[in-house]
Amino acid sequence: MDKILLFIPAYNCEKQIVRVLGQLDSGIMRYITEVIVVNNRSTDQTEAVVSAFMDRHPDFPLKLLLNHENYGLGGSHKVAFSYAMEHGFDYVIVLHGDDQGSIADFLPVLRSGYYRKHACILGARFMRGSRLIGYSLFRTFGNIVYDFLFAAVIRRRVYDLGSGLNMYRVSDLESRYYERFPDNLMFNYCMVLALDYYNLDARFYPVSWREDDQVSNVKMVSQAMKVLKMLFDYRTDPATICGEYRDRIITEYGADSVK
Ligand SMILES: Nc1nc2c(ncn2[C@@H]2O[C@H](COP(=O)(O)OP(=O)(O)OP(=O)(O)O)[C@@H](O)[C@H]2O)c(=O)[nH]1
Ligand SMILES: [Mg+2]
Repeated sequence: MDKILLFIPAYNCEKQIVRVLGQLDSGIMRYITEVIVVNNRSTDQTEAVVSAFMDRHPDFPLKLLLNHENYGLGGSHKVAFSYAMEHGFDYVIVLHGDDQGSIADFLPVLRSGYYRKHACILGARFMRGSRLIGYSLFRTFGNIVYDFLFAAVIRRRVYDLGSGLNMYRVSDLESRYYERFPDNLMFNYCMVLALDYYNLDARFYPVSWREDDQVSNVKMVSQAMKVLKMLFDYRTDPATICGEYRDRIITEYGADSVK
């Protein structure tokens, strides 16, 4: 039986996080060993809401971690990946805490054992079989263009540069190749370049994605330019992926268990 960690990054999603936890029914929990919510120093009631959920469900295998500082979404991945390695997990699933994705989309992957055959399964929003609900046409178009640009550079098909539902084999993370990747929302773009550089066996898998009451934090134009630069630098010299992508260097991504 595989030890599978479900990592839920959470930042100011007091309204959505309960719905995400509500997705974790017995059908899914059959495959999940433990759930961690990594609270990235939310300034709203995220922590209180998760804590109340834990009081209501004392037997649910859920741990609430609080980052020592706001490490961004990328930094929160680093916290969770370390946790997975330190606690002997075989796989880690990432599911964003703002309830845009559905973990049930991965049920066939889990049920069939498809995940065991690959280094990672990346949820894809722009693939045959994907479903977008309330996601703007403009952003859909922008994403598809970027998928193509990345695909041209890494010479394999790309169906998403970072959805909020992904699954990684922990043994592939042990080299910590991602440690100097950006701590912000650009972390996932780097992870896609890493597929190429480290020749990882990744598979995209179609998922659904919705936008209803979530607040998007993506600063579209400035991020779009930075991502292009990242891609261009990689094309010029793939070894840039081994370099430093962060503006501020953090030596230890620490988090404490709150509950
Ligand atoms: N923005 C942001 N999100 C964080 C941070 N730490 C954790 N997260 C979580 O990361 C997830 C993604 O953040 P979003 O701002 O929604 O970005 P996104 O989903 O990539 O982009 P959208 O398509 O705009 O939703 C959410 O579940 C957040 O709760 C952080 O420091 N900043
Ligand atoms: Mg989001």
